[in-house]
Amino acid sequence: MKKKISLIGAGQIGGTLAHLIALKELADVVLFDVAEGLAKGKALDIAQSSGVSGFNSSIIGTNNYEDIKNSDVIIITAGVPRKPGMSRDDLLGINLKIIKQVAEGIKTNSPNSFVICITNPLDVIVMALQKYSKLSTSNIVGMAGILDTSRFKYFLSQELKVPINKINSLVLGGHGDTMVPTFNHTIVDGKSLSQLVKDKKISAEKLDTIIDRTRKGGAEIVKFLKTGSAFYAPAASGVEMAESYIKNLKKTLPCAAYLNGEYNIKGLYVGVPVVIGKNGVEKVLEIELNEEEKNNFKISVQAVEELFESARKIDPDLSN
Ligand code: A3D
Repeated sequence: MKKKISLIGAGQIGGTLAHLIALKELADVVLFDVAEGLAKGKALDIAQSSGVSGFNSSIIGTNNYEDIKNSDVIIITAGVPRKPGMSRDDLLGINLKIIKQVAEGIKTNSPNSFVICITNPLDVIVMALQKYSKLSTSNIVGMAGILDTSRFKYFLSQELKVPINKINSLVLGGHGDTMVPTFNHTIVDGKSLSQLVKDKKISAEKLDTIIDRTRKGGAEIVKFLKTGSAFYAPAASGVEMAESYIKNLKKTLPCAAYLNGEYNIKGLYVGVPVVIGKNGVEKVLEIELNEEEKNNFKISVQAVEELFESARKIDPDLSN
């Protein structure tokens, strides 16, 4: 039977997600948005490309939550993106309100779906989504680590002149300026990043510049675009998660997942490597970190905790 993916939010990422999913024939697509006509217009436009691209996924646009019933996967991008000079955290108040409505729509219409959240500030919004919707924590996950890792890999491949598919990496922690690229879990053509620094294939200073550029990767694009934030790479990252679930690929992917004691953290969503298969988040992998990475991870977790405290102050319902 054909799978169904609903996309809540038909903006830049939502539209790109719909197109990518259709091109891959991963599932039929329902594109939902509150903005009158936006989802219908984009769905029709993408559907009309099937005559050229040859895909046979169906795609409809709607502003009626009932249309998302029985979705296998739901991907949320509803919300407001950053403008130049804004941090992701500046979006908290407005996107919390939006995510509360979205949580209600999902809980009422499709409570058994695997839900991927992309709306920023990611870690806190995905945590709020779980609290509002009460869906199981293994069925709610946030997209950030795949994008951050992909940015890191891209910058490394450019610097080291190594094809990107010969680089494996993991960027952990919260999706913000405190994210943690890992040295021993970044393997370039068979060698760890730590080894490459030791062998002087890349200087520590150059690596610092790349890490800083990765942390600020989203802001660099916001500065160019001026009216919105990145959407091609975020959409591609969301599709990888949906595909691993739908096809039961059991890929290990860095995602914002609910921690229940792993990494000594309880009751918080943070970016860690997880296995995604037909049961959702099937496993949280506890990888070994060196002392510096442990410290940076701690700082990143604190930043997420502090922002969640701010969210609690905005909406006391989050304390329940
Ligand atoms: P944009 O193109 O503005 O699309 C957002 C859409 O959400 C708009 O079409 C709105 O009409 C719609 N919307 C607003 N309120 C609601 C609602 N209550 N219900 C349904 N839809 C609604 O933004 P975008 O697609 O560029 O970005 C979407 C979100 O993703 C933003 O919060 C970004 O900050 C975030 N984002 C996250 C990452 C991560 O890596 C986590 C990367 C890039 C963007």
